Amino acid sequence: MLFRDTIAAIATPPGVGGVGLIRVSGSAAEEIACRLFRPSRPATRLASHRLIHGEIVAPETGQVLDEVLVSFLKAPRSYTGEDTLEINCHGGPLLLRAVLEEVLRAGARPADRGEFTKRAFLNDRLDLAQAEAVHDVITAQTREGLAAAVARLKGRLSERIDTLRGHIVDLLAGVEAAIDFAAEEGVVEAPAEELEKVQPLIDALSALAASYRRGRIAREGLGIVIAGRPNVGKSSLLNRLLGEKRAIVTDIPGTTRDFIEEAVDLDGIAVRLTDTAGIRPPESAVEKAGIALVWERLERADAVLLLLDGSLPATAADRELIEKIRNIPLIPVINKSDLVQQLDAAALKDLLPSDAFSPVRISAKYGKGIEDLQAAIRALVPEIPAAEAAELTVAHLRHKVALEKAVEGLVRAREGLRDRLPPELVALEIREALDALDEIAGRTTPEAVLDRIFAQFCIGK
Ligand SMILES: Nc1nc2c(ncn2[C@@H]2O[C@H](COP(=O)(O)OP(=O)(O)O)[C@@H](O)[C@H]2O)c(=O)[nH]1
Ligand SMILES: [Mg+2]
Repeated sequence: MLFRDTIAAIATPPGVGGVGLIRVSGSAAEEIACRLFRPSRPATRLASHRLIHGEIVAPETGQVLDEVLVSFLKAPRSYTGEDTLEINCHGGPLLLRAVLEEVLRAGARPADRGEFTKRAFLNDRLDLAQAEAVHDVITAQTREGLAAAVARLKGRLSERIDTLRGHIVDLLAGVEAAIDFAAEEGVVEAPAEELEKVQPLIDALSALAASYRRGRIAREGLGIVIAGRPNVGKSSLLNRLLGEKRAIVTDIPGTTRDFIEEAVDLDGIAVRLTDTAGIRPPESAVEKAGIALVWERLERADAVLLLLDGSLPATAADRELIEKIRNIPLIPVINKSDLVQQLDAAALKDLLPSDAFSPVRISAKYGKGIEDLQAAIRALVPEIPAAEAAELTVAHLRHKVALEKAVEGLVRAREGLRDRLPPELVALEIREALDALDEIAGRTTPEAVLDRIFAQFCIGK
């Protein structure tokens, strides 16, 4: 599919830099180059896949805008699969805008977010999972997340899914052969050997879907909220984990009004820590708004550090908070271990959900027990089963949902084969599994979903 219009954008980030790149893609790219670019050696042709030195000249005024290096990539050997012009300018925002304006005047239109990558996808240069990986590579937060994203970009996940897809197609062919056979011979059931092929497929797809939690955490980090009533030491703990005085610590309850979010790297895991306002009956509108934010943050958290003051008995506010966060993975943290302890640990155990971690005792103020707490946080991250699995994780909810849908289809197909249902019905279920799987590569993905995916990209990518 080739688009008629030509798009252009500044591909480097805003601000001052050593170089700035303007990217142009579409059928007018070559003509735009001929109009604006003056090579330093006049006889030079705009040869494809060469770096050529020269100047960008505004055609109307003859003014030289910049000394540049351009490359022209003839379709289809380019990122988008279209004729592509790349202009390497000096990295000044004003200059880049001036050059971009000339490019637009010469026949391009401004690119939308992610439109270069979208064209690459629509022109079959990469599949949708790879296109998403482009964004993951750019926004990776940890080395593990980056390695997994690069592997996805290189097609590791797509290959795996393609292999599984091939097996499902075989299965479907076997069942469909039975349909033809049934029509001729009057037999109404699918062959038994197909049944044996289903379970390994269900297992493989389920394992891939199960890698989502790990993959997502590698991609966007572990979201952890520090919650507790006022003055238990939440802000002190945030500062301690960050190793800097980020949040204000005072002995006045209700000091933290807004929430504070900061990222720390815990052995290669990006942890997004959120310090929140203390939970208690609010004494002002500001405090009330702050507490409302806590509930919002808690809903999106991977886990909560429930902070308790070891030097005082548990209160109604502690109990209320525990009650409200029962469904979130919870690490109870008993702070102020340097003081005389009055918190009844046995009574606390009864209050906590049965699957809560055992309490970690710390002193945020004096830095005691912090390693134990860090170990407890690390334990939240699911293990990678095999060495190569890190490269084969699913990191997008969309992929996980599609895999689960495919599994459901195959489970129904398995039941159908087992119950000796007519092969037509079994084939229908297998086809549904196939369709679900095809959403990952983008074969059957609706336009609205594509738009949503590419809208997350930056302009120029
Ligand atoms: N003795 C002792 N005091 C602490 C400890 N952690 C925090 N505090 C004190 O408790 C008060 C409240 O701390 P802060 O971090 O602001 O609590 P927050 O309201 O939960 O954010 C401050 O006076 C801190 O110095 C601790 O481990 N031991
Ligand atoms: Mg605070």
